[in-house]
Amino acid sequence: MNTHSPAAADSGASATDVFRQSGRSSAGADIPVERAQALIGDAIKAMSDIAEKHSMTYEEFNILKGWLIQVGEDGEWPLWLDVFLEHTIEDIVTRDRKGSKGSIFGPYYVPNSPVIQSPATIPMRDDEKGTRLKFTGNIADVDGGALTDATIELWQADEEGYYSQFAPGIPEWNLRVTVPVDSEGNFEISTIQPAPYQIPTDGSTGKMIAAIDGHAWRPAHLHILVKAPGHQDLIQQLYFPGDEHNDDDVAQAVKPELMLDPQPDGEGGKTAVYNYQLDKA
Ligand code: MBD
Ligand code: FE
Repeated sequence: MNTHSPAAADSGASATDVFRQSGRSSAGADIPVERAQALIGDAIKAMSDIAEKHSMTYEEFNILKGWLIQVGEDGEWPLWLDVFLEHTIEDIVTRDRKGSKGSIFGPYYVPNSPVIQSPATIPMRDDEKGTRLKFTGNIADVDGGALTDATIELWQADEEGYYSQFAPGIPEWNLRVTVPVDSEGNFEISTIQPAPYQIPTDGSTGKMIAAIDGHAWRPAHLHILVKAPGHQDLIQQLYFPGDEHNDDDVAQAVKPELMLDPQPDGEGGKTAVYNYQLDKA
């Protein structure tokens, strides 16, 4: 194995720590009992139904137990849940929106990235690999009115597929930025075009994928979070036409509305535009 490649346990443990610190989990304490009975009751029933349907053996039951224990020890529950379940939750909660489509958050967001005014260059290493990409656009409400107090956050993996703060040896805020829009709601961010991304194959999530002879690839993507006062946060990812994993994303998080189509800028880089519309809160 490549000695520079961060082990799944590193990124998994970091993702678990970041999730705990985010305040997004209250350990179920606030779920009303009827709702808990519906969700937990049906989850337990679904598991029993699967065991019954396939006449699950004790050997298989014990393999499942060992695997579940290992996901926790690897810190991979954020990864596993975001890859296999989050797309469904995202569909449910954004169903009634009129504005821009969103996508899943994933396990690798970190709040409070460096704030850089537009036109911004995302923090990156002097020798950061990848094609230069100038990403521009506008942020408006669903009637087209500019949202001049909006911010757009961008985070992405480097050319090797590693996210800063989830893999060793990368500067803390590499390829993470928060950009306030200008007085017309416009932003301009210079970054690099991301590469296809493989979720860690050496941890328990990767082992499960291998057990079903699946693949661990996501198409290349930018992660975006757009916020504006009085409007719903837009959690999004943008993808690139022609990526070989657009049709078989392991996380099932690609939508046709989320394509960014960069064009050559004539100087060896590329430019791409995406305009946002945010629903009212
Ligand atoms: C990622 O980079 C990602 O975006 C998701 C959703 C899951 C795992 C890794
Ligand atoms: Fe990602």
